[in-house]
Amino acid sequence: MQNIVTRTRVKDIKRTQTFKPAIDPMHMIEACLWLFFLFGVLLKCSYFQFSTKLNSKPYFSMYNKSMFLSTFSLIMILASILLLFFNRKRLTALLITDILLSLLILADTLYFRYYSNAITVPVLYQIGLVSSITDSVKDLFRVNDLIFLADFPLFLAGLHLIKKKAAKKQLVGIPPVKRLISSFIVILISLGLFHSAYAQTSPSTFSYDNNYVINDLGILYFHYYDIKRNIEERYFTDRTLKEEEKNAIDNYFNSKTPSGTKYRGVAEGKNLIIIQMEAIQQFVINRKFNGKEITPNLNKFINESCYLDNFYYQVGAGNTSDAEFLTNNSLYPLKDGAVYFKFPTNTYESLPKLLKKKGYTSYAFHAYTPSFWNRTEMYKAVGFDKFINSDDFIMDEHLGWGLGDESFLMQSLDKIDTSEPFYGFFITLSSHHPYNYFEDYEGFDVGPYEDTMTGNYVKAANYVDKAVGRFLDELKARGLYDNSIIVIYGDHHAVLKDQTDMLKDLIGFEFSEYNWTKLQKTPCFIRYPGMTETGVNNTICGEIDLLPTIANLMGIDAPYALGKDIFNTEKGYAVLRNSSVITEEFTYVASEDKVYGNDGQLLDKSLYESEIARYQHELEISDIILNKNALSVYLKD
Ligand code: GP9
Ligand code: MN
Repeated sequence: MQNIVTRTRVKDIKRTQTFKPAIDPMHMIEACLWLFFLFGVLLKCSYFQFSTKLNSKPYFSMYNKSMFLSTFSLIMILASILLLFFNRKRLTALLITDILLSLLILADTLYFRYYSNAITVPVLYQIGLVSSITDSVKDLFRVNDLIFLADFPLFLAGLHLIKKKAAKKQLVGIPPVKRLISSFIVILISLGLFHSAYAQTSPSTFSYDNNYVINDLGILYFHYYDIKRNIEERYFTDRTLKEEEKNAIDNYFNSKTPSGTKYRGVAEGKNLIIIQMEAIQQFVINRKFNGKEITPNLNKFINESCYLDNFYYQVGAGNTSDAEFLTNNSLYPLKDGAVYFKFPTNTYESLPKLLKKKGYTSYAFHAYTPSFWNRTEMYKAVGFDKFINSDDFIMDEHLGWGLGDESFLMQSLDKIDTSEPFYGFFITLSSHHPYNYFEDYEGFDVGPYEDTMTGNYVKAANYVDKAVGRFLDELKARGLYDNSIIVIYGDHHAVLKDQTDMLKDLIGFEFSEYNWTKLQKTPCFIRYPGMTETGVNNTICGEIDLLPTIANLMGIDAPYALGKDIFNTEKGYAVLRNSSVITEEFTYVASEDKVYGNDGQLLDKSLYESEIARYQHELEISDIILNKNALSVYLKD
């Protein structure tokens, strides 16, 4: 008995001598490092979000909930992956990941300050340009950006301590099963959190602007989204131009009827001014509402220009951006998605590029966020020398989405160096759907239509007309009117298919697929100095025809334009992006797969099939050119 007691005491004494604290300090330090990583990256992502003013809402508002939740869950997933794949080296992996992520978000922050866009995969293709902008990078750096280094001293101190403690033995390894189970559980919980964040967003808006993605789900998710999108595009889509495709392009251009020589070079050396009006449809021209002309200035302009009253818009899902694309490149937009997002690094033979060869400086003007429709990136490929956007205007007239068109057009004019030949492309915005910004507009009395969509649209169109009228007067005052080609047209529809009721009172419109197809017109005016054949021109044409028509007037060749020269065309036609075809003899309505005569009577489709296919072939050629970046082969210098 005595013996047993003694033995127990000896054991107790031994136990006291080798006492270990409840938590191993090594584990504590390691836990701290994981927390530094988690909250450090979260802090840096939030810094990007708020310091770039991308997100102007209060930090802890509900608005930012999805962004915080998504970023937090993605960092947790990343940490779990590190734990799963790196055992004894897990802290080194953690440090390297932290450094790489910090560099990425710092680069995003600097890039965003300049371009109002985060870095995307296509931007990395142009990384070679960085050396020439080192001064700009230095200029973009702010003292607060040192936050990107803030966690490193603590991190390194922690690693140093662990190294010291573990001098004799290595950092304890964690059994694989334990790692697998814990990573799996954390990933599962994080995915759940991410899912709840995602459910609070509207992913359908993501295709308009990369910044919508960042705003809703954070910069980390954006990089995942962007990389995934690019991998799908690059590796799961065949982008090599096959021989038969090249032959098809060759045949198309070789068999294209050579353009006539009417008006060739009549406006050589003149400036080029193009106004693309937001959602102005053809039916407002020469129309009275409540006893008053809706567009008095544009109506007057008919006598000073060629007014095309059968000009169709040909946009696809890229809407405004597709209209810009059609005008500046004479290629069709894509069947799915916006070409501005999908192919901002393709080679194009655009108006800015053709004019650059003649010594012109080209300006794109649009008083909205430059990242919208990926304009900043796409304008590089299209070759605009300057993109004047919302950052460059004084907000002295607030209307709808931002600056009112009247002020926008006036301010834009001041930004052009008119001492040298220029091309100015002006994209208006005020008349954007749903037009309710015009409820208080007093410039046009719509009588009983006050506070209705019809009334608001009429007011919007009247406002744009006033803005354009003032702009034309200003061109005259500055001596630019008779020294420039002036092109004015609407980008796309104003009325959605399910809102055609509003057209009943406005234009007596009765819905049918045929009537709807024929309604998809916007007004288009082309004027060059000394023009004699002014007035209405009924040629059926579309946005794709603007480039070759303008090029002919300016005496420039545009061999890769898919459109036709409107003034040198015997037979007009327009192919819409949905495959509908409008000609002088018939209209093919793609949604119904039916052919109608000009009186709206159904015709025997079999008689027109080959002709329709011939017109639609332009869409196929355009798709090949875009999807296979075919102009990079043709335009190799
Ligand atoms: C925004 C403007 C609107 O920049 O171009 O685009 P939309 O919604 O008409 O395509
Ligand atoms: Mn638009």
